[in-house]
Amino acid sequence: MSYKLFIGDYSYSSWSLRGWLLFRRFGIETDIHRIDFSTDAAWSALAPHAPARTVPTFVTEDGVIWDSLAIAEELADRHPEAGLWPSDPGLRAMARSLAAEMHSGFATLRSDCPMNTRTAYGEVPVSDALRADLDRVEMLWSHALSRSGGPWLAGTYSVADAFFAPVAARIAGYGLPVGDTAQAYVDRHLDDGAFRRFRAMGFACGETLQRYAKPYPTRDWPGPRPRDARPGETGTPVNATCPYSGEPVTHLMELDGTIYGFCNAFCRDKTVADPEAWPAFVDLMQTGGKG
Ligand SMILES: N[C@@H](CCC(=O)N[C@@H](CS)C(=O)NCC(=O)O)C(=O)O
Repeated sequence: MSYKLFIGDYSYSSWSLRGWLLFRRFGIETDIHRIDFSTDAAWSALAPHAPARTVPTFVTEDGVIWDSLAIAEELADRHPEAGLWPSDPGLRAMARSLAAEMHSGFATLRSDCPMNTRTAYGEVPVSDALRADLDRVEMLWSHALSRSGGPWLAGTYSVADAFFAPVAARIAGYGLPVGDTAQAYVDRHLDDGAFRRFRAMGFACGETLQRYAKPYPTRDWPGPRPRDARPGETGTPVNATCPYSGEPVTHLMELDGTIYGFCNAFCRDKTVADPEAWPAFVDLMQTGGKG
């Protein structure tokens, strides 16, 4: 099997986050191709896969799937063991409805509060139209969580949660007011390892884009506070090979006075951004390089 998934910016592309979660949160392997829509290279990367012109775009040996909901269904057909949809028919029907409504709805929330996992804002005005979107989101989440018993919308993590992850990121990042049940569900996303890894990669690969800046006061990101790591220039790492690739160490990071090594700047920088989000690095910290 040789899959390719084209995605956009890790910090700002909400549809890319959904598409990426459909693979990574369900353990489905794919090559990831990140494309930058501010350059012509984006269009040349996607050109061989026409009519695709947006991200996520999923390329298989059989053809191209260029819409996130279609990608979810294609993956569910190809990988029934991965559990993208709940096995219980009632919960599955609900999860499908939730994902579909998210895919086609919430226009005000999406346009007024574009996903931005680099910068969190406060004192964001909530118009009547935005409040109406939030009320509908809260009603759907309460209904689903009470029906399934949680902790995710349909019990275990499903496509519905992958689709609402960027909605949770918006509520968190713009400090939008929601009730306790919705806030707990938002916090569950912020704490989720896959979500944290995607966010961390935004700091390792990409930059702050002024076109997404909003005129509101900024504040700290409301998710778990990453441990305080920094790139290192000198020192002897506790490990000789990269925790991710097994390749020889070329780039260093310091955390709590200990030096760790990685095989390239991206592996190092995604770890600097959120060390505890990466299971292979957590193993390395626990074994101190002697595992
Ligand atoms: N309906 C599509 C929407 C995908 C989409 O609009 N992606 C945006 C990035 S978040 C994009 O590729 N924009 C580039 C463009 O439209 O030129 C899906 O569900 O995948």
